[in-house]
Amino acid sequence: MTKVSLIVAALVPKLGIGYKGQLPWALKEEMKYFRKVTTQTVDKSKKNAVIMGRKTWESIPARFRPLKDRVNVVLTRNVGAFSEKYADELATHGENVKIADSLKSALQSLDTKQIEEVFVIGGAELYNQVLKNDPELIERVFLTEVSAEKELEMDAFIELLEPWKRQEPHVWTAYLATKGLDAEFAQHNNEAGFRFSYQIYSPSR
Ligand code: FOL
Repeated sequence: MTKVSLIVAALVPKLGIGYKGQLPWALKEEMKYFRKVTTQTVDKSKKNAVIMGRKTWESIPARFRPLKDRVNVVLTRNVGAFSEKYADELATHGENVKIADSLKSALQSLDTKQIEEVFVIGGAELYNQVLKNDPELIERVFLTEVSAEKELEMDAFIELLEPWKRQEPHVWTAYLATKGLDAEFAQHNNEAGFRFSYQIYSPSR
């Protein structure tokens, strides 16, 4: 089966990622990194796919969804209710959106000849489910480690335990290079009272 990568920004050390259904911060440069990494392909005739839980879909501002130039897959236990609720949006942008009721069926619904990389983009329930139940399906975890001077209230966390190992910086740079992106991102690591550093975690097995 196609492998996936997780992409997530989290506050260290507890790895909080959200509060009340939203990101706990608004980091423009970090969001640009998310957009570029998830959109850019090596083979320009292909697209990447982003798989998200239903609540993450709802957290994305309507004007930005479906995330453009990527195949969007939304996971929900109630496909009927979702299709009904978003009937209008899906009627206009339906091409780029698929709805599935499990990660496996989402992956099966993707045409591997047209998709280059598959990113799981959250939220907490989906990240933790994949990390716990399907770690063998995960190729890499793109974790942006965020730190803040003050404590922040969070109610959603990821659990990144063994065997995940943070890779040396050259692994990240080399990955970006394959996509024609340069490491200028690493310069923008300070915004709105937050510091962040882009990391890649891989299984140490
Ligand atoms: N991973 C990382 N590294 N940072 C994140 O902020 C992040 N966010 C999510 C998942 N993984 C992440 C989920 N939340 C948009 C909004 C919320 C969101 C993901 C994406 C969004 O609107 N993205 C637009 C860019 C908008 C802009 O340029 O401001 C996109 O086209 O990707």
